[in-house]
Order: sequence, then structure tokens, then C-alpha cells
Amino acid sequence: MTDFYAGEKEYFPKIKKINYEGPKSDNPLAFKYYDAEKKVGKKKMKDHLRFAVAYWHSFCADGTDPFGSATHIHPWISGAKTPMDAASNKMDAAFEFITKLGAEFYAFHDRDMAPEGASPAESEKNLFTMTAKAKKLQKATGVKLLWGTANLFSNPRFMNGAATNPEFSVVALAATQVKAAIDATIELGGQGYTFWGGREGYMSLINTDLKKEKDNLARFLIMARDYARKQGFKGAFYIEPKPMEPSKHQYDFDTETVIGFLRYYGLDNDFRLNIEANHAELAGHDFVHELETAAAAGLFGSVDANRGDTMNGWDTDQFPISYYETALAMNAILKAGGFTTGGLNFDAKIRRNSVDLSDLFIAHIGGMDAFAIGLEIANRIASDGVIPNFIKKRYASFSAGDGAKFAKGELDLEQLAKIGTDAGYGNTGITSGKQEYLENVLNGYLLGL
Ligand code: XUL
Ligand code: CO
Repeated sequence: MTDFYAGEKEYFPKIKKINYEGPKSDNPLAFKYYDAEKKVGKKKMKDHLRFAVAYWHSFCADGTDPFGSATHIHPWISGAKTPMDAASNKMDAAFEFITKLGAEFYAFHDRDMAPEGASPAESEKNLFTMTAKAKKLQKATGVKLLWGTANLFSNPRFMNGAATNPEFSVVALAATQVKAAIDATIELGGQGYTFWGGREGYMSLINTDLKKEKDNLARFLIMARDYARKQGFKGAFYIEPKPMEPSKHQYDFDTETVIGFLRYYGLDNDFRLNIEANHAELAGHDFVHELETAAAAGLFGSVDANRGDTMNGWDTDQFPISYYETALAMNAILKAGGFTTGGLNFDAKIRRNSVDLSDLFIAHIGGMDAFAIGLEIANRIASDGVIPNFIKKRYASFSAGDGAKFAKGELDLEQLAKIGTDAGYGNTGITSGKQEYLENVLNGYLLGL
């Protein structure tokens, strides 16, 4: 990583490289806990956390909501003469921001990087022009691509779905975007390719052939996988579950649903899960539940780091700040072996009334510090051993004797029932789960005791 600015124009001239200054610093533009080079366990913080900046929220979203117009007037867009000029300026701003922040990765949708043209061919040309520029900026700054994706939800043509659209011609147009976005991802050395299906669901079952739509979605994913592999893509494909919004019901409802889908259609060798904290909440789960569920299936891939608002039922995409949540998340991620192709992508946006350019830096700094603390606590959980050892002991009866035979599938139901009959009732099963004790242990780590 270099810390020089490599674009053609500078958009954050008052902000210099963000440095680690330690917990006592009161500089809002400094890290208090994220110390990229610091070793935690066997790896450096930056290699554990693999932070990525989301192009769409940080450089495209303008604060528009259903009740009001734009509040973020981005200088990289407002001064541009043409949509391609805006795209080029936006990319300068993006690489300046990511470099000054010291994140190692970014993630993009095709339409974040380059505007749609008058035809699929022109859209592709726009994307490849911007891909060439991104490649130069990646080389100059050392910033890498975590994953690419195609926006198959904003354009009105996707109002009835993309791969699940009842009209074949829309499915084919979705393919033009996915093919080009895969090409761009490969060209940029992307480590993953993500599918988030915001319109891959239904608004009502009264007009929907659910089986056909799911079959078509799987067919489309198989085609995308085969194309990417043929082009030499070695990275991971991710499905990002979300239960609803914008559709009433999305087929990638939650992690467990996606695991079933991937296995049913034979996609589980190539696809893994990209888990988003706020999406987990919308599905009625904890973030950590989704992480542990993916890991249990051997399908954990990457994370869209953010948080929701427990009082709201929609995707508020706020920056993560809860140490408790980041600690449990990092504990799950470390237990799963850590990131390989994946990372922590801030799929988060500053609030509509956060109108200072510095707010974008401050928000990311807070999120990175929160995950750095989470990592330290997760490492403490592992090294201290109280919690993992308790869990190990809790299941110890499956490691020896009849319990081990059961686990290996060496007993049938009659043999199992006989063991139960011989043991009798007694006090069997009356064992404390020690939840409160373990919660207090965790709180102790959070206070650094
Ligand atoms: C939408 C969402 C998307 C995906 C990428 O809720 O999370 O931004 O991460 O398409
Ligand atoms: Co996301």
C-alpha cells in the first residue's frame, strides 16, 4: 500500500492519511484501535479484517429517501459535464478516499463504476473504459478488488425480477450485465463475485410461478459460474441473503435457505455466503447466527459489515459500532478459520444529515475501530479458553464410549434406546448451561479486565 494520492483530481484536500494514534487520541480523523500492522494471534490486524469500502454507498448514494431529495452533493458528480466524466471523477474520489483511509479493498456494482449506455454494447464499453482506469489506479495505490457484482435491481426493466423475471428477454438482458461484470471483476483481479437478488423474489404469489422462478435463478447462476470458470476466474462466488426489501419475499431469504438452495442445485462447491448484519436482523436472526450457520455448512465466505436499528424494520445500513456484536462476529469468523477470499465490506452509509465530507471518513474509522476491538476480544476468547473449553466439555459425552459410537453412526435406534433404558432417569440432563456465567466472562473481556 502506498499513501500517496494517485488520481487526477483531489477531492478531500483537507484530509491526510488516517493514522493509528491509540485509544487516548481525541483526533476524530485517527484510528484509536485499528493498528493495521499489529499482530493479533498469528496474523496482522489488516490480514484478519480485510476491510473493503463499498463504492455504491460511499461515492454514489446522495441521501435521497422516499420523503426527500439529495442532501449529499458530491463534488465528483456535481461538477461533471457527462455521465462518463462523473464516473471518472467518482473513481478518482474513490481511490483517494480508500487510499487515505488505508482500507485494502473495495467492492462495486457495474452501474456504480460506469453509467448504463443506450444499448448493452454501449454499457459494456462504458464499463470496460472505467475498468481500464480502475486497473491503473489499483496498480498505483495497491488497493485491491474484494468483489464485483451487477446491479440487477435499479433499472425499471427489473421491476418483475432479473434472473427470475417471467419474461425471458429480461433474463437475457440481466445476462449481458452479469457477463460484463464478471469480465470486469476478472480484469481487476477480484477475489470474489457476488449475487444479491433484491428483485429475485415476489411481490405476490397470486401472479407467481415460484418453482419456475427458483429453477430459472439456479440455471442463471450455473451459467454465470460456468462462464466465469471458463474465463479463468478462480475466486469465490457469493450469495448475499436478504429476506425482503425491495421484494416482499426474496428467494435468498437467509443463510439456511441459501444453503438448502445451493445444495439442491449442486452449486455448493463454487458458492459461499456473503453475510450482511442488517439483513440477518431483517430475517429475525442475529448477525452471529448467520455467520455460525454458514460456517457450520462449510460455506462461510465474506461479510457486508453494517448494522440495523432494532426499532426499525428496514435496511438502515448504518456503520457498525457495537463492540459486543463485532466481538461475537469475529469470534465466529476466527472459529471458521478466518477470511480467505472474503473480507469486511462496509455496506453502510452515512446518515442523510451527515453532510460534511469528513463524515465519510469518521464513519469508516468508527467501523474499523469497532471490528479491531471485536478482533482483540475474539482473540482473547480463544486464548483465555474459558468459553471454548466450556463448549468442548458440554459435548464431551459424544467423544467416548457409546456417545462416540452414536456420533460415528454405529448405533441404530434400538441400541440407542437400550442404552437409555439401562441408564434410567436419575438426574440425567439436569445440567447448567452456564449462560449467565459465560455472558459475564465475555463482559469482562469487553472491559479489558
Ligand atoms: C442491498 C445490499 C447490496 C448488496 C450488493 O441490501 O446489501 O448493496 O450488498 O448488491
Ligand atoms: Co450488502
